Amino acid sequence: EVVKASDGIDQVVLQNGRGASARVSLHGGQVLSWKTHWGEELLFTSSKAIFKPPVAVRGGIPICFPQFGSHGTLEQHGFASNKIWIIDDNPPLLPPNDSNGKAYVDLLLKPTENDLKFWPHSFEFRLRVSLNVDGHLTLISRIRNVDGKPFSFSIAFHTYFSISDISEVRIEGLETLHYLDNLLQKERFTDQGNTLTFESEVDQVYVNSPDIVAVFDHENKRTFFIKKQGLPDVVVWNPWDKKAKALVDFGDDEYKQMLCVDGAAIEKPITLRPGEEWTGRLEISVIPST
Ligand code: TA6
Repeated sequence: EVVKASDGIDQVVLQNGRGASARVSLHGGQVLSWKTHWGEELLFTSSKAIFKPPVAVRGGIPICFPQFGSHGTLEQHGFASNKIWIIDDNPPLLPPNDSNGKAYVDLLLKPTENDLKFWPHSFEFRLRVSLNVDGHLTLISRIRNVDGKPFSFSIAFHTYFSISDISEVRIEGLETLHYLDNLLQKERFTDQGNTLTFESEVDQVYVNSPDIVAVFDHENKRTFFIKKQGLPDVVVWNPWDKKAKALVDFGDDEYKQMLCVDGAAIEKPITLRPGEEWTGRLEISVIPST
């Protein structure tokens, strides 16, 4: 169902018929809300979020494309989250097992003539956001090079999980992996093997991560599962107090109620030759945990 949002930009509301719902904005193709069938919001949105282009809403799942971070020629995290996507009424068929979502929407982003001045590559980014009968949220991305020459990109689904208390959260699945520490000029480290807990700012990219990562929110008694394909890296970010204060669209204490754990492809950017297509799949689910 398409609804008009306060910023005048359409949003698509997905409902799985059993009470779970999700809301996707055509601004950035950004998931802004994902609720359980018992009505609980699972994604964090800052109380100071700016719902107005060209700023990406601080929360939900902004898509960082065609660049993650600020090392390239584009603005931080690329432009995809600052563009208006369109609903694609006749997408090329996805394999049947990929459209098991009871409710889904197909979105499309293509560069305008103006965009090509900043990133001179013709691409088609097709995004299917689906909510299945169990309330799992799946984002399937297909990026095709419709250009005459190869191009490379990095990508991250910057997922702001809503949690109760960052000091009561741990991540499992990233133990012993190598990671690049964005706080130390992306220097490469090896995780020491115990589960990841949080006492200060964290900004790391775990590389070659397993396809399943679990985020235990002890206080809220729930566990998020992130299942991914084609996304070998995992970004883990919490700004903590100092960085939070420096962000205009982030409340000073809100770092305690969020954690970004992003399926991503960053360390080894993806290169597409003309006509080639990359597919990435991210499924997030939540179970009450004891
Ligand atoms: O690693 C995550 C990160 O790159 C952090 O450095 C921080 O900048 C975060 O993304 C949020 O970025 P944004 O541009 O949305 O403020």
